[in-house]
Amino acid sequence: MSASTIPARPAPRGLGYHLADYATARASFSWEQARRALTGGNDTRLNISHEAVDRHVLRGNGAWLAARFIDRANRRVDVSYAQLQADCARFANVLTALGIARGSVVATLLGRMPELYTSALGALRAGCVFCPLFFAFGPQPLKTRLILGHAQVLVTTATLYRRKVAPIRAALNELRHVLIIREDPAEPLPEGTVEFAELIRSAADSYQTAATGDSDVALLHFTSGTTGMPKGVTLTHGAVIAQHATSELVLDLNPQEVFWCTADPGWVTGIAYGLIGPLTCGVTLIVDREEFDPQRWYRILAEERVNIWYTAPTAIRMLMKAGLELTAAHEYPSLRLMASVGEPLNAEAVRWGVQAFGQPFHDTWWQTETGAIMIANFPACEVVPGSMGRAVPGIEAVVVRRSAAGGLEVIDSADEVGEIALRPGWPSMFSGYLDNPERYRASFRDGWYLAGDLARRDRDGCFWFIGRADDVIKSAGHLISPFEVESALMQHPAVAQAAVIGIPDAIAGQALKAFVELKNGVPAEEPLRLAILGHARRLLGAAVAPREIAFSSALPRTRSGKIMRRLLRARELGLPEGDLSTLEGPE
Ligand code: 6R9
Repeated sequence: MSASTIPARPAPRGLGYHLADYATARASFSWEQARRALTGGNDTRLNISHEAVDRHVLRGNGAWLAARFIDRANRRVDVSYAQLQADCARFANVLTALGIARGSVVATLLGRMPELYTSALGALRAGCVFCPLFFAFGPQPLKTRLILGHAQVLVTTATLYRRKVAPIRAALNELRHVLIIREDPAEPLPEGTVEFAELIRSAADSYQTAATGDSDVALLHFTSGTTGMPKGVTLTHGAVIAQHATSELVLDLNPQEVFWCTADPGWVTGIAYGLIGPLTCGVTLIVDREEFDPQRWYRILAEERVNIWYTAPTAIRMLMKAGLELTAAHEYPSLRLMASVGEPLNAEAVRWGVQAFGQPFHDTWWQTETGAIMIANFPACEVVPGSMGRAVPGIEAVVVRRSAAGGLEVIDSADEVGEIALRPGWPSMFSGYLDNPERYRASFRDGWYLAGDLARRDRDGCFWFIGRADDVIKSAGHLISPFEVESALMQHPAVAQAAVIGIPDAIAGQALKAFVELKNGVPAEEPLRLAILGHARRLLGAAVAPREIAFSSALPRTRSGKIMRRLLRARELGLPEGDLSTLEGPE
């Protein structure tokens, strides 16, 4: 143990850690056993909604609190597992009554409100594919995703509908039903929609769960690539096995513990660990309906007696910036584990955890495609600040280099940088990119799934994140495709060409900067720059729009005309321009 490591904390009295010793857990783990531990048998059927909710009700624990929603005025709405079961059964009945068949895509565009959670679990119960859409997306990303996803049903609020969906509705040919949650009952229902509450009211509160199996598609999450449109990642009902196992092994969840995952359910973390995995463990989810605010967060951690907290580096950095006086306004005797995901967690942030809460943040690594945590710092193990930790039991993770012959070679020597590769076969591995089998096949090589992240692995098997192997940008934890932003910019009549890169940002990790080439003869003036910025914000929404736009008279291009984002980035940041052939990045 080197001086800079942080020792593990003792396990909670009487409970012990789910993973008490890393080597032992790894040696004895099997996915068959993990499946049995969850489902209790060899039944060929498997349904996420059943495993998340019914297993507790069937064991007589329906009165346990499944979720607590906290609103702006700090009012709490509590939902028991029995109530959740009835609510999602109602929504499943609504879908069936609307004639929505198994396998159809049901999307939500909602803030963190109870209806989002019941829609997700109800859709899964009916055997539909659930697709969450982030509420801060603008009309353009929503249109792309609803069309690519073949969504048949959309649940949203009247406000979000008016602002973001009504303008694109005519283009959504496959969308059959829009269910509206009305904030103001005095306002008329938008044309071409039905009221969610009314349908729910008249629906029965029991439902025969669809007879889905491990390989049936359950979830559709959109993720971003360097080129082309967003990719629809499909995860199966079998994913719940890995989401459950990691909720125990990494997050160490136990029944009736209070768990707060701060990720929005518009993204994969907010579904896998803001909903499914933790509910299978019987915890109480804390759902804050408001946006980030340091004082509010500290109050929630203390007053709700949060036991386990799963958050993200951007939020941690914002708390660090707000100062330790705010942390010290409360005590946190219940808080026993803090974990992080989504972006590089710097060593200072890990150590700040010790200063502020007497314990480190435990970094975890995974992706939409992996469906569950793959690499982690485990609560029973010492933390090496700055490292993402080791492979989860049941997961074979390595770092590879491409050999001269074009194949993959596993890197054995410690500390050489390569790409993270995972051996396929874990139950939450994505089952496809929607309508894009070639792209799916291209993610695998020589028997490995290639994650697209660069890392090195030290002598103890700990992974250290280096960066992305492609041009995708992580900003405030959101994975953003430069292509999608460039496409929106190019819809502005004055713009001929655009290139988007990530520039370092002290809080968000990276911020988006766009370089814009104007059409011939259009003068590069400040009002136009602001107009293009406004155009991008309107189309893309606050979460995806570039923060900065600069005019450029000649964007660097390859001979074939492709814009060299990496060269642009190197120039912007004053980095060595290096070998231009590698700066082009993958096709
Ligand atoms: C869960 C999620 C995946 C990408 C991934 C990587 C980055 C995730 C990280 C991390 C450094 C960590 N990432 N965890 N980078 N350290 N602990 O975030 O999924 O939105 O698909 O993003 O996020 O680049 O490849 P997703």
